[in-house]
Amino acid sequence: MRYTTAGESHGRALVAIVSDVPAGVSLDAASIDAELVRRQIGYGRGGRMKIESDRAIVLSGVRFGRTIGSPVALTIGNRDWDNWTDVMSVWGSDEDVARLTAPRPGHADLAGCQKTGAGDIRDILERASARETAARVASGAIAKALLRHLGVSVESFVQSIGDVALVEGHDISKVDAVVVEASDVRCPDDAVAARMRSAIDMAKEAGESLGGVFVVLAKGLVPGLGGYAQADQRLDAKLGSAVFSIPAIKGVEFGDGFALAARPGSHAHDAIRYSPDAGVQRDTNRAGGLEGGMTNGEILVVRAAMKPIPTLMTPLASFDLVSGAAVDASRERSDVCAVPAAAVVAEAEVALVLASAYAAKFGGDCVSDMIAALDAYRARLAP
Ligand code: EPS
Repeated sequence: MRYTTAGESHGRALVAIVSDVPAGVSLDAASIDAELVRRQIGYGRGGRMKIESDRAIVLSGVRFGRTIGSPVALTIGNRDWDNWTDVMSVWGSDEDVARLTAPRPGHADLAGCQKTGAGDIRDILERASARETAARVASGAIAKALLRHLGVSVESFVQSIGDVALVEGHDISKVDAVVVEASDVRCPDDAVAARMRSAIDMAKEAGESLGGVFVVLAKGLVPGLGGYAQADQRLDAKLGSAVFSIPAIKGVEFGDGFALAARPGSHAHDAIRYSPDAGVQRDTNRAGGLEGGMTNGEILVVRAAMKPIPTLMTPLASFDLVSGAAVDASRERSDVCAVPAAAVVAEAEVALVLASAYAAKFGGDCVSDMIAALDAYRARLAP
């Protein structure tokens, strides 16, 4: 399953085309829109989210609530477009539209202008804006719908915002998805969530922005998804690439990730037990559900670090692209913290990779064929 998107942040709409969707996936508008709402909410989001109420309009690939095996095309309108018809006019405007020429450190502004020759940073930032991730989340909702048929769920929670974090060694298997969904910072611990909100308030007051760390979990996976035989089959590589494709993501690890490097081997791996009744079992999941480029049947644990959003109300030093003079970086309306939203976007990216991995192993034309192949595989693996 692959997707491509189009659309500028303040243009008329975002567009996504999702290809290689098997026929027979049950889909409803409400479940796609529910994912879009999850991406929009979150403490620390800016004024834009009060304007938008994202809804996907499906244009193709679905008939009577089921996918038919053709590409799914969808659009998400930008309500804010009404306020930007001159600035973002497709064919030109009579209005004198001011150019943006002070690149923000940390954003795509400078390298994007250098790369394309643009004389107005808006040509770059409109597409580099994380607004585009709404189209990814709608695409991921289709992958999640397929995974539901296959008994797989994808969830997330926020581990830290700024320097406020859950205690080290927080038991991932005990994270309550209901509590996370009820939290506006996607944090499973109410006391830590309150401190996260205070940190966001303080950052806003200071004209600052905050990053953080989130975790995506996928449950119900069979072992053997991905592959060890060629570099491009390794699921770690595909998942890493997908999560790194989200704006502002600067680090990705699986399971205990970087911490494994400092441990002796006996404390880095997950001992295997077998009993005829229970089959293969592990007491630990340091590998985060991945061994040898494949799922191993444990919960997939993907952790990602998001840098603080580069738009600062107390801007860093920059220079004017036209005059060369030292100026403050431009201020744009933005979020103070979008870590909870990024976690939802990462769920979508992980779901799309997992849906493709299932299609690669069990066939990608027809959901009932996939389920039959999956059942046969499970029967072969049974103790
Ligand atoms: C976003 C929409 C944007 C920003 C944010 C994410 O809307 P606007 O630019 O109109 O305020 O709120 O984009 C960024 C943080 C960024 O760096 O580009 C969204 O829909 O998620």
